[in-house]
Amino acid sequence: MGVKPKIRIGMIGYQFMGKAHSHAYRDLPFYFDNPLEPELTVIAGRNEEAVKEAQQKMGWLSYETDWHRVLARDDVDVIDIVTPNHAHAEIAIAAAEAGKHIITEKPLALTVEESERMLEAVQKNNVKHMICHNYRFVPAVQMAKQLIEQGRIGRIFHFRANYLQDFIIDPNFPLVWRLKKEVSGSGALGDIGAHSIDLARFLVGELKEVTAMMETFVKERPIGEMTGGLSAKGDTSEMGEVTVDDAVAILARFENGTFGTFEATRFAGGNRNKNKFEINGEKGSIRWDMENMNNLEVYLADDETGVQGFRLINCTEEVHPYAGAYWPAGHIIGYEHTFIHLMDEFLRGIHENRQTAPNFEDGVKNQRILAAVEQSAQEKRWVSL
Ligand code: SOE
Repeated sequence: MGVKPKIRIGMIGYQFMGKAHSHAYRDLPFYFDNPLEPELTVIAGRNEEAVKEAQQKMGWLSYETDWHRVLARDDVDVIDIVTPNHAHAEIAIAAAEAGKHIITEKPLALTVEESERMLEAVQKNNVKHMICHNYRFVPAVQMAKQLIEQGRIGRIFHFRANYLQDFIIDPNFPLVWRLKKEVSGSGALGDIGAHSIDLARFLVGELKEVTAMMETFVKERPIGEMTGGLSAKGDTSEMGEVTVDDAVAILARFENGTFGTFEATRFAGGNRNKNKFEINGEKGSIRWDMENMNNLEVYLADDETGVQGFRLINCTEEVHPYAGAYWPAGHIIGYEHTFIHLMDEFLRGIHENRQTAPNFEDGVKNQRILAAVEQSAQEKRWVSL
């Protein structure tokens, strides 16, 4: 077997998503015969001690403390942006102008205007681009898409999504970057609601109009910072204002007439990462829950009378998207594997000169929906997209 060409990654950021993406690049060759071999060339972060530790722990070949130097290196092909949201636009636009392919975490930017400039930059510089809506790459979600495209549930009446978390219910959880509008853009809406919006677009279609309500339950918190994952530490002697939503509820009408309801909250106690949806059609229904991620529940109205009901499909067989790449002992996968699938698609696209999805065009459409939701909640009226 010949030596594969390397695709050299420069990552900007190194905490929670930095770990998820680093793992994906390193494990990808174990499971998928991608035509390119990812190289963890350089990881960047402002805190030299922290980024050096991340470099050594995650196996990066080098580190930088200034992201501009990563973009200037001719031994880097892809820039992977896993910084807080406010830095996405500046880095992505500069990376596009440096001729680098780009993958960035969601949401694409802080504002629609920023997201549109990012899309313009990647298109003008003819580089490939991707936004990390990883839940599209869950085998069960891919199976849901197949069933819908086969017409198995027919015309879709309802798309219903709840994305429930609870990591900030404690009022002593510090005021981290995800709770500051100038850094995060929004709260539950852009951080987790954006995933539900992307799944809605992926599975059902484009949204036409929305109406929404948003709430911030805890208005101020102790100053503090993330310590990795969704943990943080703070000092209650100094408090700061929370400037984003803790929860959002949305009614939406899709362009194809489907009725949409969305909820995203970080105050649903007992739900750690319950990203779920249910789709109801004329011939059946489909539902999925991240906390039971390998399975898909399907109801088909033409099942024999007397034995109708939701059946549980284990999307862990060779026939299911991606699942066959894993261990024959059930092909059970986890959250981290969804990033491997996304990276496999992105790198294949680069090799084949094919623009993959979800990309910055999806990011801009998502950003427009986020902005419409915020405008609706503010003005208490329906907002068209
Ligand atoms: C925090 O809400 C978070 O880490 C999100 O930022 C991720 O996108 C989601 O996949 C898990 O939860």
